[in-house]
Amino acid sequence: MRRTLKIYMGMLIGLCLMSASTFAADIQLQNLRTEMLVNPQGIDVTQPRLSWQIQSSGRNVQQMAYEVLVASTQAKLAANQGDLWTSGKTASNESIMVTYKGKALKSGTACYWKVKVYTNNGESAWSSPAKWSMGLLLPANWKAKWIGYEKGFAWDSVSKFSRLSARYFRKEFASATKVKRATAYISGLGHYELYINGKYIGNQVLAQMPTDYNKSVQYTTYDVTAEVKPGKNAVATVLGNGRYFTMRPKYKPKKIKEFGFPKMLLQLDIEYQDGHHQLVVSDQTWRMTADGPIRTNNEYDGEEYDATKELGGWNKAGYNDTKWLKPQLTPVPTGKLVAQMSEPIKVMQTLKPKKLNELKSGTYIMDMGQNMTGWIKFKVKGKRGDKVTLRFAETLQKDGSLYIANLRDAKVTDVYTLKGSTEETWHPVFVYHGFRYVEVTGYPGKPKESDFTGDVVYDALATIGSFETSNDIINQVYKNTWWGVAGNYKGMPVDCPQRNERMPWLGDRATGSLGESFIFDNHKLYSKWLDDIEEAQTPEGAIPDVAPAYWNYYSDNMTWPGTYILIADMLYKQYGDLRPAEKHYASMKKWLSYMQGKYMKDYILTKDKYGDWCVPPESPELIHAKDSTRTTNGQLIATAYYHRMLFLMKRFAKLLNKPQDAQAFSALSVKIADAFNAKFYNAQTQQYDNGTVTANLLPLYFDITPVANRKAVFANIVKRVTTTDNSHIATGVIGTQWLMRGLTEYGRPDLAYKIATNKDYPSWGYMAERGATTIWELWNGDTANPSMNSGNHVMLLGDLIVWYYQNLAAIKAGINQPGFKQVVMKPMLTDGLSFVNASYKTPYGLVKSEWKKGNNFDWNITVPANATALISIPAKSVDAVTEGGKKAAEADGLKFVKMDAGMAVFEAGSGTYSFKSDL
Ligand code: RAM
Repeated sequence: MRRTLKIYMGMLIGLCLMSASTFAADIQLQNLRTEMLVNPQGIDVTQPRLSWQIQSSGRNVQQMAYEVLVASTQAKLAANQGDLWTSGKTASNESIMVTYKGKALKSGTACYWKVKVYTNNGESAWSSPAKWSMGLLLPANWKAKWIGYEKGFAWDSVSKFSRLSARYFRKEFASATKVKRATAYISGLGHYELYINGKYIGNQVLAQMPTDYNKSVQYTTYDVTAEVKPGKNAVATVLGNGRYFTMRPKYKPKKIKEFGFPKMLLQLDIEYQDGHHQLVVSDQTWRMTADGPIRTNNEYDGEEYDATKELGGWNKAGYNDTKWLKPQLTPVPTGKLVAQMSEPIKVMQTLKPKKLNELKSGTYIMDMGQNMTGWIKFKVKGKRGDKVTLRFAETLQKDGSLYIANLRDAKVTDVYTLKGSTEETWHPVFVYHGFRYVEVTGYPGKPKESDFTGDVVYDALATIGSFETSNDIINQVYKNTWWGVAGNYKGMPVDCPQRNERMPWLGDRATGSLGESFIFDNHKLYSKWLDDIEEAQTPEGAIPDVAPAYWNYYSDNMTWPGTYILIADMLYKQYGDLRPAEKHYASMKKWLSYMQGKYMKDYILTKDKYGDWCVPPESPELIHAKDSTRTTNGQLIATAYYHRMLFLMKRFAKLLNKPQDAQAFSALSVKIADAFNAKFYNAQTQQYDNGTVTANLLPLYFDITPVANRKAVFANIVKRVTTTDNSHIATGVIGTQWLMRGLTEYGRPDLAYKIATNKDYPSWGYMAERGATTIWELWNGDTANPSMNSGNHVMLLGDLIVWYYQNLAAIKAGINQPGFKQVVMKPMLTDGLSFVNASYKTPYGLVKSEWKKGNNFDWNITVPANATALISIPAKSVDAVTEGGKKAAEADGLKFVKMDAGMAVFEAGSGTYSFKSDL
């Protein structure tokens, strides 16, 4: 009886249709987004997708229909006139990524929108309004010219290290009264700052998203209506080098991509109330100088700022620029102009120094207490010409001085020359550093801690997960992960923020990106990165190891380029977004057939490059193990990954309605599995190849191992881990991507927990015990050769964070209802772990999972409206489970499904639940 009333999706809809459509004060709408961005300006998706969240304290709330209005003015929207789109009441339970189906949107159009929903529990009022605007969609819309200066100046030098001063541009213009709207469209390569009448526009830093500028160049749109004044105005920019004018032009021939001297494109569109437009565009009527205060800016080497060279009111109207140069019209970058569709980089947090010691006369060492990325902002008072020098490092040497051996040839030095007299404040604008410690020299007088601030700089991605357990090591590693991941987001995921590298290596994010998505809303960042990867594909189909391909690494392997497919899968699962898979499907398929054609022999993929990168080596100073019992056969890795890629492509093919492809992928994967087992499986020892954990784990986890052999293979993994490896990690970047889930899903969560909580070498806990506040590049990062030993890499995390959330916190996206439309909640219990408190902001809203284990198991769960959950509660029987003090099976919003291996499984509608069970 009960069953018929409770919630299974299909039944739910029936139930909902029966309920009266009453207005419910408890149904609120919030978090409206366009293309998953909050009120974005200048987008170039002509049919943007709209999302909203339903907030309700009730249980089992499901959307039955929506109504969207999109209007061209705020007034029209307020009057409920959707002149661009009136969806009408549309029966649908979709509340994320609902495609706009209104009038064709033209360049520059402003769009205001709101939504209302009808649920099984009453209807909402209209939401608060949200907005977006369209960018410049056609090349003909651009009247601006690319300007710059195609050579260096006397004070610049370009040797192995490039030193190029920043370039300052300005233009005055007159505006009439009655400005209705003013919009600035700008692209500034490599970095830019934009000012109008002296005011810094926006709150982004290090502006200009990094791309392969030969392939695509992004522009950003700013609403500057408030800045344009009747009468005289000035628009001004500063251009820095970024990745455009490369940091190491002469580094290893042909390895580095060089683009040229900084350049910009700017179009300011002033629309008046009477409808006419005035354009102010970059061209040769502007003026420029490179003889300003920023004398050099180089991402590896630092920024030098000479305040005695400041240009006064150069970015305001009325400045005398007669001595400035006329800019050159530069060659137009070959890359296609596209709108920036991801979050900009910002100062996201500030830190106060923990300590400031005088190491020797005039040399101070400052400890920020945290390995961070960004810069130091400081106050200083002194004489004109005094020079304050800051140098940065992740750790200190025994004598208390900076340890810089692991930075290779990055100079990481900022220099500020004082103009004198009053207090001066400065921070660099076109560089960042990865550091915990700062050496301060040349500071006039005695510096105080309060003179310095650490600005933490990364992409403005919301932190959407929180996670805490009863285990301190897990908590510390989680915190270290937050810092490592945040710091390595720089408009693309980079490998490290400190040495002369900082490259977007694909392999580092293969599975890591999934773990990261539980901590940060990285949807747009990774969507953008897939575009970077696609742009880096060769006409033959090769995908490089680094994209954008600032470094030229086309080494043809499965594990680094495979990240392309793994991330499309992550975006689908975590955000419910199939569009990246659709957009990149052809390129992904092309890469697979390229690799097959070139390297597959008898169904074995014969080419690999990195092996199981960075396994714990046999001696402390080694970077890579030489001991062949630790390393894993490259062909085994490559073939297993090829098989995994086919598995993901098969799913995409099905979802994208390409049944023939799905069949072909499936047929090929069967052949590969057979060849793999024939070549690598030893029936006598019941393991693969040389029996490393990685060699056995990949085929097992990827379902290459025949069912009959799985138990034995897993037993061998356990044996190896518990005996040879003394219950410690013995995998590198590859094996670690599947290890924690593999051990757990095959029945040894205790072993996964042991590995996750070890404090001695090798382990994540060991890093933390040795004082790490981020994650190291090497398990032996405290003893290894400094030539490849960063203190802030994220690749060794593997699937640890995935496991934290999916298995410990029990928050996992249901594969058939991705984007957490269905939350699958199955906690992993193991001795030693007594509670987990986690929350996660899914596209539908907040999921909470807080459990504690004593004699009973207590679990508080929140499921957002318009989502459901499949909840597995450890219990002897269903009757042993209560919710809110009553039998759970009878509780509102719950439907008991079955007992399954010591768990009572329920389907739940939205709402907050408080479970208790006897263990
Ligand atoms: C190193 C980087 C990176 C890794 C490559 C293979 O240079 O640190 O993290 O992906 O090697």
